[in-house]
Amino acid sequence: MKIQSAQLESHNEALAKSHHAEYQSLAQQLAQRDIQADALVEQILDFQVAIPSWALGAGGTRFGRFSIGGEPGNLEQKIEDIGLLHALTHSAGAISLHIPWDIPSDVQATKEQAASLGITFDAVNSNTFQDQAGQAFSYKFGSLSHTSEGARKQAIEHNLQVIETGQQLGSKSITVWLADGASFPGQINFRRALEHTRASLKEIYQALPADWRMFIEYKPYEPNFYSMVIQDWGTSYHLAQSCGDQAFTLVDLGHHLPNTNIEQIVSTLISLGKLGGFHFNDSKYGDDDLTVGSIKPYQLFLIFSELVYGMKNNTAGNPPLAWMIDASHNLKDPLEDLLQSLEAIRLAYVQALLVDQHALTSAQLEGDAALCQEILHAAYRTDVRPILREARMARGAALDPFLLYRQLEVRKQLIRERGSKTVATGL
Ligand code: LRH
Ligand code: MN
Repeated sequence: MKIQSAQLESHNEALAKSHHAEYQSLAQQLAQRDIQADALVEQILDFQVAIPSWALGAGGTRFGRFSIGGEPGNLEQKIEDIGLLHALTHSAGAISLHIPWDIPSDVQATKEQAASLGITFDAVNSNTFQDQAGQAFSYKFGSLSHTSEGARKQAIEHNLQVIETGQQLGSKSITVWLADGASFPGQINFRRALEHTRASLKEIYQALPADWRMFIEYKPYEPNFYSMVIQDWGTSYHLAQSCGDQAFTLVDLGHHLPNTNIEQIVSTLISLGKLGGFHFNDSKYGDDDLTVGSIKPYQLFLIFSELVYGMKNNTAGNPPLAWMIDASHNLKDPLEDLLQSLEAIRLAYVQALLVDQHALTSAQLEGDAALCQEILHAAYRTDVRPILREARMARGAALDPFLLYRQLEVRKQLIRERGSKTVATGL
């Protein structure tokens, strides 16, 4: 299914009058704060977030999975669905593949299809947390940290194959997340597991093309419930340092214990020049992989405030960041969920751009905590949705993607085309 430009135009025509009025009133409001609305539109115009290839179907938990119908049954249909998101938002212009869940059967055809929809290939993800048929060594008790050299070599080899697949597609980075760890005290030797992991990552790093980056993703628990070898940002940072200049940490918002100050971790990693990118999602308790901004929108704003400040004062030369979503959809239509996540990410970014950094710095130097909060909230409580709408309209996307998605009954159309039983690979 494709969304026709005529459908986008008639949708925008219907909403243009109310949008212009709201945009003008916001522009006047911002002008009084010496902020140019057009400049904000310019900054968000081509801000792209990569869509995970494993989050285009209905996810599930160990307690069950409820099919949504019309799910993409192969990589071609997954790219088609990301094309729908990109046509509606002009902000989903990249896909992050998970290997082997989404190995392209015809690389050239896949590249041409993606290019025809304005989609590029962001980080490729390796998978040494599941056993594939005919695999010599099981990953039940680990992969890059495994006590068996054979299992480690097998896992390293898989990552080298993932890099190769990524090179063929034009990707420039690999994300390594390990399920390695233990569920019981005494089950593993922490030192040995970390040493094996470090040595294995270094072997993968040696094979990294000169213009590539390696993202090392940390997680405190699940699927192991006592220890994860790469449990936190510090361990990921140490491993990235050990590998070299092309290795960075990756912050998955759901991979933090309750009440962790993620915005401070982001600030620290940028100041160390080792922040590679994000897996955006939201959570109330664990790695819930919920819609971005659906539970803790203020935290998302604070994270972007540290990003804006950090990249403005980038003394450590932190490279441009990788923006990716990592979610799983148990209840919502996956495409509606992703539309809402894209909106929340761009909203938080624009709100963060509104922070009067100069005034905030003065208030901080004065130790004026109350004024600091006033300055942050002045930005956070500004409804910047007209800025996002203006940017979408400027790129021929929909003023209201969620509304148009429903008006066009996209899900019904996909079910007509694909049936109600198709199941997408992934989480
Ligand atoms: C692990 C994770 C990782 C992916 C997987 C799909 O929880 O966040 O990024 O490999 O989800
Ligand atoms: Mn993740």
